[in-house]
Amino acid sequence: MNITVKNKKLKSWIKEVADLCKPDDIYVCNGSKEEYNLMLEKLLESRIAIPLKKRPGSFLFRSDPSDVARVENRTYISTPLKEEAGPMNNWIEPSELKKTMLDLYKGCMKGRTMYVIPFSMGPVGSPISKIGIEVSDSPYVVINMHIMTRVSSRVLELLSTDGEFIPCLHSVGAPLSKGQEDSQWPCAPIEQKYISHFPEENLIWSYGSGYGGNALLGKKCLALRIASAMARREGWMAEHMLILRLTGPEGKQYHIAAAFPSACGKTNLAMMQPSIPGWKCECIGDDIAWMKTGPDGRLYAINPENGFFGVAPGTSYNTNPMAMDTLNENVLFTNCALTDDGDVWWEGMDGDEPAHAIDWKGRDWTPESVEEAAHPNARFTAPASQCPVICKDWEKPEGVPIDIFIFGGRRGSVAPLVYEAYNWDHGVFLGSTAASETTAANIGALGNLRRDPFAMKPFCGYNMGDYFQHWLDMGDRLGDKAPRIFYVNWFRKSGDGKFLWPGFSDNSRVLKWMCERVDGKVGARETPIGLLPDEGDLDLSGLDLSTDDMREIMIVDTDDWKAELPDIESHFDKFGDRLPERLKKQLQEFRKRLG
Ligand code: OXD
Ligand code: MN
Repeated sequence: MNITVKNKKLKSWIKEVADLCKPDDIYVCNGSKEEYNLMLEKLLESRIAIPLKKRPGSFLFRSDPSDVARVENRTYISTPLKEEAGPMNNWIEPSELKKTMLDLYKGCMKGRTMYVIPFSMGPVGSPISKIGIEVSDSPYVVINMHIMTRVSSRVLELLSTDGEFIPCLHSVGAPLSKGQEDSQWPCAPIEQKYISHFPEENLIWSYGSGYGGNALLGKKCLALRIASAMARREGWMAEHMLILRLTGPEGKQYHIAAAFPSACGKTNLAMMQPSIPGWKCECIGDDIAWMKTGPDGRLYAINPENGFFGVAPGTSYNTNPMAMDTLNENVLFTNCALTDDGDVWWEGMDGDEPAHAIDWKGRDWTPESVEEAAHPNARFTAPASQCPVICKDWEKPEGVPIDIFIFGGRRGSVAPLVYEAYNWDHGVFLGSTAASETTAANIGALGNLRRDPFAMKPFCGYNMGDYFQHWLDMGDRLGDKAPRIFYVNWFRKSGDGKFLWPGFSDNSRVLKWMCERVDGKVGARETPIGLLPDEGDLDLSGLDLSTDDMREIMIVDTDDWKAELPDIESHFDKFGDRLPERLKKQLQEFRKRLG
């Protein structure tokens, strides 16, 4: 081991893991640039990292074709009682799960180095930050954690001899025998993959995958699943939300937090540049918000992350110019295509398709190829500080006061562009029944409609029925200081399958309406699903959109919504007596409004 660790709990945990996993050596990370470069050198030597001539300090990685996204069906919330995990999580009893995983962990790091990664979610030393220690046998994980979290020797100093941390154990699950050559992307077969959480112990065990949320344990595992369980116990909120600051023409600031499922445009909205004159948008975070009530009784949000792990395909100067400008240097790309002149490429990028490229599986690709050049869940890992519109207050330890919550999803039909909740309980009803078509961010079928409450279905570390109650409790606590709640759907399609709403920078028009609602400047019309903009109140100036299309985007078809009721009922039924009475009442009222 390269340094002496002072924290007693950490010291004994490192020993315990090393005795179990049998790595060849142990390296404790300090988060320095030298360390990052050293890891990259190793990855370059073994030809795992591909340098990109066109982007300084940037590298391409190709994963195993079986390890390309989060594995929700192998993700567990392991509480002593199944009811504590609830109907939306996979559950195995802790001692049984630990026994299975201990068998897998036995000797799993042979032939590899065990990295000990001390990291902070949130600024190092801030009272709202949480410290995690990830132990991993993947140098790719180390460099990604350097970007996505704050890895630093200061974290170990802060821990001192007795400080608390969240242990996050990770192995790719591919030990090497003597002389055995490593594979390009070591990982275990799907039936051996386990992404496990023990919320009562604040403990994370991940085995068998090297990809994204399965392996970078600060993100989904700590900052959402474990943090959501802690937040409920401690009276705060850990949410799958972007955070942005919108500034109006008079200089008034509005802070918005929005929950959309994975790969539904959170990064695009977080960095959006308004198409309407006089409005400015700055990014605070693109995926996770931790929120606490402040001394003035309002809700304050921080982004616990340090970087963006964004979906590359579809990102372009047209859809997200600020993301494109974030990606010029010091970026790690995974599963993108490689062009002949040493750049990355993906479907949906600006300009012409390359005449030839190497696809994400390392094969020759031309526009005639049947398969995509980049995997649909190809990603970029980029420092948040490189974003040209990162808000100057993005690391403020006290966070920013939230004015507006947005829920939403990807739906080709039924849900209109925007509506507002009648009140907090109705807003919680909208969040709890949110539905979206599934995307490539999870291994599984694409395009199926599923209920994804608060975009937290894959990320809630306890019974979702109790989570709904926690939202209601937070509303009670916030009272008239609670943010206003809206629901959006950017993805409604016309009969011939075309998106009706231009989206991206034009989404600012919808956000402007929300701000005007908050300020009491515009009215709204009552419909069974909520409050919709009055005709003329949505700023459509300069937008080339036909009146017919606009009408279609805003249609609330009572029959369509009546047809949703059985699905909402069976969704709610899953929670049994954990479903809050106040949501049952919301459903009754909704049914009544539909007539
Ligand atoms: C993500 C996800 O990577 O939600 O953020 O899958
Ligand atoms: Mn996400």
